Amino acid sequence: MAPAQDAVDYRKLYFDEKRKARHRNQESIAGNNSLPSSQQEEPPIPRELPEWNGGSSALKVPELNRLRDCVSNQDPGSIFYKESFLPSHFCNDLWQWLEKLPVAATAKSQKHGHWHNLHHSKRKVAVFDGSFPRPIQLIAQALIEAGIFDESVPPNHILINHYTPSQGIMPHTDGPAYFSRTTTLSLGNGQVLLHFEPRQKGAFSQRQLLLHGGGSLVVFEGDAYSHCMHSIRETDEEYETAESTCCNVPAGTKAYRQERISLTVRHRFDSGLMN
Ligand SMILES: O=C(O)CCC(=O)C(=O)O
Repeated sequence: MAPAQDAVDYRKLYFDEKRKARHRNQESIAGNNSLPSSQQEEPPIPRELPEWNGGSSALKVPELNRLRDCVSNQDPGSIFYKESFLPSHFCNDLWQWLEKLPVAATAKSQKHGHWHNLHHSKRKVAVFDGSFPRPIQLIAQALIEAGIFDESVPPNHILINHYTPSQGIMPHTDGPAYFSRTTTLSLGNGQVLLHFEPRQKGAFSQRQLLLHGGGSLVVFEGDAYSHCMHSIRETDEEYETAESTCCNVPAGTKAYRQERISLTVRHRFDSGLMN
């Protein structure tokens, strides 16, 4: 597996951001720009999004305790995990809503809030960037309430991956286009092993984390964000087996693969910070 392939999305995002930032700067220098850039750049919420029937009241989620929920505090540090984070009724409603998202007309177009198939890996992805429909707002707010994101760097970018049981994601880092903290919520009835490996061989140990379905939460930042790649293996086997490097379940635990949807929540820098 060539790590560069899946990383293409992130490189593309990074260069898109640079291009947008450059464009905004040029516009404001030319004096054509009477609105703040945040208002100009946010794509509208697509009208064709499915109706949300899951209620509007705030989500009740447990707080992240950075001591108790830490599963790797060194080598690499800063990986946190909570098996039951989202309420199960919300997970069911969310799964149904996500399945009804519209499909982008062409495989190449990355339309806000639309599913499209990634060319090389075939898995489906959808992005909400900046403007959030109700269920995504509820998640963003819950992550702030849980102490995972601060209001000064709120969640503003959600990447949704829809995997068949055999699909995975190649080793990659999330890169400098984002604030250095990644949060992923897992939906579905199966489990997968998330692998961490150092970008520079030998700099850190390899780690695994078993991600349960049903609304689990993983957060990684610090070394795990900046100096490690993360990945999920492709496999046609019914299950994977946790190794001794697994930091949240005993070695030998089986992770049964099933269809899975994950929501990766981050804060994307929206201006010339990457220059
Ligand atoms: O699906 C996952 O758990 C991982 C997703 C991920 O690494 C990404 O979207 O960058």
